[in-house]
Amino acid sequence: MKIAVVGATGLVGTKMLQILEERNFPVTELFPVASAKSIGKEITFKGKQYKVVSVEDAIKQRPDVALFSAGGSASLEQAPMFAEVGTTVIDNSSAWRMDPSKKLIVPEVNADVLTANDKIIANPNCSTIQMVVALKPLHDKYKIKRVVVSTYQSVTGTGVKAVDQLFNERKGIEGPMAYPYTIDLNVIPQIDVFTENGYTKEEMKMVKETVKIMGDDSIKVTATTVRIPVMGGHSESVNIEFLNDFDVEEVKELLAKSPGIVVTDDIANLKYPMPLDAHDKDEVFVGRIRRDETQPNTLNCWIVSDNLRKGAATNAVQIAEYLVAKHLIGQVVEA
Ligand code: 11C
Repeated sequence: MKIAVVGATGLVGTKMLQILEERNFPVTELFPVASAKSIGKEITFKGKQYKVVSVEDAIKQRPDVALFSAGGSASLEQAPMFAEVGTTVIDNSSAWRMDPSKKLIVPEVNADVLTANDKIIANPNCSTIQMVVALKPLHDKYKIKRVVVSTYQSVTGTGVKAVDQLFNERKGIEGPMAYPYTIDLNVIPQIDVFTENGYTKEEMKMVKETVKIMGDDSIKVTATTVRIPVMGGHSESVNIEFLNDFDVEEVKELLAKSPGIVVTDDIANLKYPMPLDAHDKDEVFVGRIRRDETQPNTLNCWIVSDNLRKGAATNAVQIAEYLVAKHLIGQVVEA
């Protein structure tokens, strides 16, 4: 496979390259793409050096797959240019997610909707991905009515500038601010900009993307998304109301045998998921699984995952792996 990674020098792009290598994705040619200032720089992939190229040069090579993590406006402009030459684009930005003509994919949940005609495929928001991986088996069994989620999100979700802000603050160094406030020793109840209804864009992504991925608009989601001074992953406190009743032990067993999930729930030994443990892992970790005793058919749990991996790069590579396995890449598509 000829693979382009667009945004190859960013936090997610770097992770995409690492994960392609780790999972031994069948890369025969690699085209790392980045903005003008990085062109000509070298990156290492499987022990070989590759020069960063321009987007135009990558398009000329007609790659089979382009993994995009270059921001929404680059994606809106450049993804169709790749699609036009037959490349399948898997895009990590929010640009195409709610476009009704584009699929929004978490392989454990809805990869089966993909066809060879999907030339631009959207990778969901990180906080949505880890939640739906856990919600899917529960919805199939007990039918979800409503989800109330509060997030505790890593600074890596914002990017390098935010990681630098946190470490600069920790060392007492003045530097550029990614957030409007100090993040070290603080909690900021705002992720992304506010929308007209008083929720942030991040909160509305969780609401809308969940419904689209799960393919069920009867699922009600309400979210509060919060930035915390943490690196390894996003955490979520999730309250789920079902139509049908459940047995807590059965829920644990169901989650433990579902793809992509590790249940870490042993309170007697103080075992529960934490970002320090989830860091650099591809799974979604679920723990603190317990009945909400205040209303019928309702469960509380705690979901943690590495937002740069399953929340972004791993999910994108898994979509590519699915396309390869199902022979949905590189086919001539009828108009
Ligand atoms: C954050 N979830 O943690 C965001 C980052 O729509 O892909 C990813 C934004 C997105 O800040």
